[in-house]
Amino acid sequence: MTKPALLITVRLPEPVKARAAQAFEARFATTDTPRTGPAIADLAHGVDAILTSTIERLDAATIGALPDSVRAIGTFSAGYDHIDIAAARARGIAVCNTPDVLSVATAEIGMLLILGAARRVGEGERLLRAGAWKGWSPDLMIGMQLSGKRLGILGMGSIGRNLARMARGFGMEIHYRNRTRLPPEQELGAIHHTSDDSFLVACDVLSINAPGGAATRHWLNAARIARLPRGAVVVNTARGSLVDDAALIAALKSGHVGYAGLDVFEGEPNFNPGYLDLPNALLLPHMGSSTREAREAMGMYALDGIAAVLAGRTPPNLVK
Ligand code: 8YV
Repeated sequence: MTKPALLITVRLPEPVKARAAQAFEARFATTDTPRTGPAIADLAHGVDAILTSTIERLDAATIGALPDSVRAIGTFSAGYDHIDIAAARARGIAVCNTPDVLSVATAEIGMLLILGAARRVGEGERLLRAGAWKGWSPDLMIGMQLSGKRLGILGMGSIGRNLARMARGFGMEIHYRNRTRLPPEQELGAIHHTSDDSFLVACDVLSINAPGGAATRHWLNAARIARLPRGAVVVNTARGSLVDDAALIAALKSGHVGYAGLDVFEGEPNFNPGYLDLPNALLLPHMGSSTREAREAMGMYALDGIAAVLAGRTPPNLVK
């Protein structure tokens, strides 16, 4: 039996690569530099499916240019704001993503950024490395203790819920904003807010865990920042597009936002250079899911989804 042809544009962990090569006629065309639409369409000539990642934008024009042979697109990510889902659906192309399997890893980076920002880890390390540490003093690197503080989570999907679980272990009280209220067994005592206003005033720490895309673009703008308690910590491990960088930078400068921990940036790998001058911003290069465990599981899950679609089944990771 001939194997289905799969174009793979993302560099995969070895076990995933081996499985792809065994189960598919795998055409590896990996890149760390985003390709343009026509280049993807050219590479996809004659393939049944494509395995891509968030660095490649599959907009309506790119999807429109794909050959008719393409029946499935798998993305090596939970987020799919880089793919025009409506355009794919219109062409009868199923899109599969990798939710859940990266939730713990991403929540761990969220917790790390909350701790690191509140306890000024970046500043402390820079002081030491610069040879500027003069010794212990009672007012050196005073930060915010997390225990007893309120953590507001925007987006209580599986990453948000894992973060809530971890933060409870640090003695934090959980507040959340979500499209729908969670059932009690998932809410676990977290306080649901039906308005941004009541939510924001309750955020000693705000963690952004909602999807990117047009509906959430610049959700954290100057008006919402103004509702946060003075000195709040802001953490984003979701998508840079949710934050109005100019507004956050202004608030970090004025001290209205005390600290920020950011793993994602609008336009990444480019980002607003204003962050670089701010000692109270802890910055990471999109490392949320970068554990061996998560990356292998993501690759396997994406392959599962593609294989199911090509076999005429509906996989659990089909983007609806
Ligand atoms: C991915 C992510 O590692 O899954 C997502 O949506 O943002 C990341 O954790 C990355 O985008 C690879 O495609």
